[in-house]
Amino acid sequence: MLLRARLSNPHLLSIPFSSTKPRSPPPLAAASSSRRRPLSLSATPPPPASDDLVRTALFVPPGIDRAEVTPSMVLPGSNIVVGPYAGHSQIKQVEFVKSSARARDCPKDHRPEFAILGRSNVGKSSLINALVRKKDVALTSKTPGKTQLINHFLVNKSWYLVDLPGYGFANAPESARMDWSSFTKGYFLNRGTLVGVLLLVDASSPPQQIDLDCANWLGRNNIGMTFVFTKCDKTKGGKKTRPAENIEQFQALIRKHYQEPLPWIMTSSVTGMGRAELLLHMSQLRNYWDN
Ligand SMILES: Nc1nc2c(ncn2[C@@H]2O[C@H](COP(=O)(O)OP(=O)(O)OP(=O)(O)O)[C@@H](O)[C@H]2O)c(=O)[nH]1
Ligand SMILES: [Mg+2]
Repeated sequence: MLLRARLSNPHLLSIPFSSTKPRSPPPLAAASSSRRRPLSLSATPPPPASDDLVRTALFVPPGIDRAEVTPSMVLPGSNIVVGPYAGHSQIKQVEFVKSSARARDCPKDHRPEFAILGRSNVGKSSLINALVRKKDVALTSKTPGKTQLINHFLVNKSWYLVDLPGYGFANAPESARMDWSSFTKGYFLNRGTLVGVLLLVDASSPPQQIDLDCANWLGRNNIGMTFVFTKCDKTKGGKKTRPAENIEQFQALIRKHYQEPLPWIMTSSVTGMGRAELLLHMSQLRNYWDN
């Protein structure tokens, strides 16, 4: 199998894009109870894990039974349950490694990596800077299209964050969108070290079809994703900027395509909201992949 224990998308129901057959999900590994760790992240109280919520809305990672989930195991501002694979999530060191124009030029050292994907201007580079707590590791801009290459950042000398070009420039013709697709498609389909995709969605705008199309394409290709809602600090400015409503609408659309919930989390690169929680979630995906 191309990928090691990548967390796959549970039971995609409807897959309108791509011709590739989905691969079967890997078996979930059993976890040793000695790796369990208590949770002490709660800046805001987590949502209550009622039976119904646990069954219908929470992302329960490998190594844990839905019946075992308690409210304190849900990361604040997300639907993500922390399981026994969660571990060290501090970022001590980060270095830019290289920019690549093609998938085959990317680093070949087999370290696990997370791809940061989303519409142009959604806040991909800003999220990387927020995660690593450095202002200018990844270049950001108000003008869409700042990131043009596949950029690898090595974290703690052990795993990569990958900044990708954004898709869907606001006024771009369909042909430009297809160019983006052929450029990054090679990366997603051939990158055996990809632990998962952080698919960024702007929470200050209503759901966009292009984000749903992207999620469906990833799902069709059995590439595990976490929806990272960005700009959740933007609560002022009229009808467009209502993060909670926009997120709910987006999820309602996504739910139509999946039998089981995909992980999602609210973030802000301005306030740091969701940073610690997202890093902990990434640690459990990484550790599961490593096993
Ligand atoms: N209020 C707010 N603004 C943000 C946030 N994240 C990013 N921005 C702003 O959004 C703009 C785009 O941010 P980038 O990080 O460059 O976006 P990108 O997705 O990397 O864009 P491309 O590289 O062009 O695809 C910048 O002006 C950022 O300051 C956030 O969480 N809150
Ligand atoms: Mg960028």
